Amino acid sequence: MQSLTRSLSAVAILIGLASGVVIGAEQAGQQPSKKETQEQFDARMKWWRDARFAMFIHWGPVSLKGTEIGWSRGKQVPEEEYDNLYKRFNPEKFSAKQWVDIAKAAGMKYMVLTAKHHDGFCLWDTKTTSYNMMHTPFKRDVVKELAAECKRQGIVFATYYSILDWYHPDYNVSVRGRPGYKLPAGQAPDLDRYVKYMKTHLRELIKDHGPLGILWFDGEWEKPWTHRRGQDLYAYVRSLQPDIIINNRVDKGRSGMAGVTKTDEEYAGDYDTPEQQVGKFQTGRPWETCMTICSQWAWKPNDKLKSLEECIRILVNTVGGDGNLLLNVGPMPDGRIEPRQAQRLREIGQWLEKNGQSIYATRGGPFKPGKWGASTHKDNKVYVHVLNWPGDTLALPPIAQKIVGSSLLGGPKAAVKQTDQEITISVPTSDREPIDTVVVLELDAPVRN
Ligand code: H79
Repeated sequence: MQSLTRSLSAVAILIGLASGVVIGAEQAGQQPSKKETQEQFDARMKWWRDARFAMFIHWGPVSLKGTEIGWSRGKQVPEEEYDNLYKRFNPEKFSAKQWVDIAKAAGMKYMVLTAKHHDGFCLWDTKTTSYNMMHTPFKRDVVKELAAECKRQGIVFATYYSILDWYHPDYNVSVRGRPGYKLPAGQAPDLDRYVKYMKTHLRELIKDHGPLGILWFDGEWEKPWTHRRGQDLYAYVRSLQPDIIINNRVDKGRSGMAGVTKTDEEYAGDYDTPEQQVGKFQTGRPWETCMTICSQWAWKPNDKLKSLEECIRILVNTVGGDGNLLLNVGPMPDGRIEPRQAQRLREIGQWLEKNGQSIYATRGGPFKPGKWGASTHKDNKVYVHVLNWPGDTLALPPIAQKIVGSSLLGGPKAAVKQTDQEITISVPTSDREPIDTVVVLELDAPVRN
């Protein structure tokens, strides 16, 4: 725990050092990833891979309506009304400290905030449009406040940014809805001009609010966005901050909601992004499941909250598949994270206090997740997370290493038998945990992925 915190702050320092560097790609439009070795890539991804658990935040004026941020404009809420919600968005109880305190108490290591979602509203003080937080009655740059508080508390700060923008008239709106304002007479929508607008945003976010841990793109699937534009945007963002991490939604490689990157072309993006589902076991390429703690991304009154058991199962199955979990909360229009959601997050944090060594800085496997649960490993230890006991014993496939010790995490010894054919684990019912019984196998050598 201590050393993880230390290594995260070391990363923050590294990011800080790197942020002033501008490499050739910005001018040349090349893709830095092509010049990056596997070792360089692994080094850039290390803090993120070790972090394993993070907070996603979807927030904006739409929380006043309680409808979904991604698709209620022009549907449940007429465009005219939606685009004017910001004029009465006054989250007086917003406190960056409260949000970061909750993330910290949950055991989360980074935070991704919707700086701009599909509705085009900007949560920061941007010079490019008045459709931003400074033109609400609240008049505060919440991105800046959160970035500063995360830095204080040793959480890596990151932003979500939607490529598609249903408010801006230069985004090709024939795809969907009407833009939020009109271009001057005689001007036609111009996607190149829109890309310049996006690049100004990204520069403001990285240079004035960063360094950022991640740029989490979304909304890449619509027609106007192309593979070429995706590669160019990736190179641009890396040129602003070489050590930043960028998800695969910057380009056109993502396949559906499973989020894995197609291999028919060389697509830009550092990791895969399954949405509202736990990703498949995949150790070769990094991935991160994003999922809502309730049913909606943005706040909805009385939304159905996942139980602690569901949350732990999702976390364990994700990390056991070698992925990260980005768990989403939608703060309320008054600026607070709902007390019951905050409570659930604190419960997850309590579970992690006890079981964190089987989650943080581990890798998924060696056993593939199954009905029984999932496994993680680090150094000479394998953590078998038993979520459903099939009976008295659990049988797992053989591994190359020799098991030299076994116990419950922080508890008594566990009975484990190893043969060339299988490994069997038995734990008396009275020693089993209601949600997740973690059996630690000590090996004579580390597992290799
Ligand atoms: O920000 C949250 C949602 O608001 C946003 N993504 C998460 C992180 C989101 N916006 N829209 N959607 C999710 C659903 C879109 C699904 C589809 Fe598709 C777009 C179906 C067809 C096009 C994704 C891309 C699945 C196939 C291609």
